[in-house]
Amino acid sequence: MKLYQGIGPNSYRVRIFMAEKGITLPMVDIDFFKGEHRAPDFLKLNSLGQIPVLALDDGTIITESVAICRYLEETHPEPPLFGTDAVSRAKVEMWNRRAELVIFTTIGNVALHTEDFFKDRLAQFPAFAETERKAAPTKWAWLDRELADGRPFLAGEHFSIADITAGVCGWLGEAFGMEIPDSLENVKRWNERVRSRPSWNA
Ligand SMILES: N[C@@H](CCC(=O)N[C@@H](CS)C(=O)NCC(=O)O)C(=O)O
Repeated sequence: MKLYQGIGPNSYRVRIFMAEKGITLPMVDIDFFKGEHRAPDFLKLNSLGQIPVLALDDGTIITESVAICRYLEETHPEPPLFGTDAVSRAKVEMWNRRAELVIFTTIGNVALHTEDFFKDRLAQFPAFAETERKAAPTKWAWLDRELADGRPFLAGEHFSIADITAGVCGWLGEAFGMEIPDSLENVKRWNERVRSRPSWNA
């Protein structure tokens, strides 16, 4: 089994997930700056030209960070990061989706619509990027109100993939000048909790 990965929040999500579970895998570094994600051999693995990609020993290819994490959850169940029963699994799914759709998308749009790197991938609208940049603090403010009930992690009492997804959004936001506002104490506390885990350095 091999993980094709490199720079970026999605590879980072999978590496944090693996570190939480103590999984080590052979890794193949894909260098965007050398265009390795567009090389014909890589496009055979992922026709979208994106990382991460998990290649199983039998030739099965799994793309999409969350799908890769789900596979690793099945093969390495401890500690559980996708919930343990009907309610907790639904909550983790709910919060992972919310983190992706509400926060990741907003911050990601700033990168997609401003970085030269993406100019061949989509039509860029810098004005849209600016509206998303202004929206980012409002998305964190929404999360802050949600966390005001004092729960330690997004889906409740236990750390989960939802915290990994939202955690990398904080990291990505910083890289693009969109820090979590200091006034959002609940989110700040949660963010510190996530970053103080050994897996954060993965
Ligand atoms: N939905 C995919 C997104 C993968 C993705 O966008 N990966 C980025 C790096 S974080 C990438 O490979 N970008 C290169 C490109 O889009 O050209 C996932 O969750 O894995």
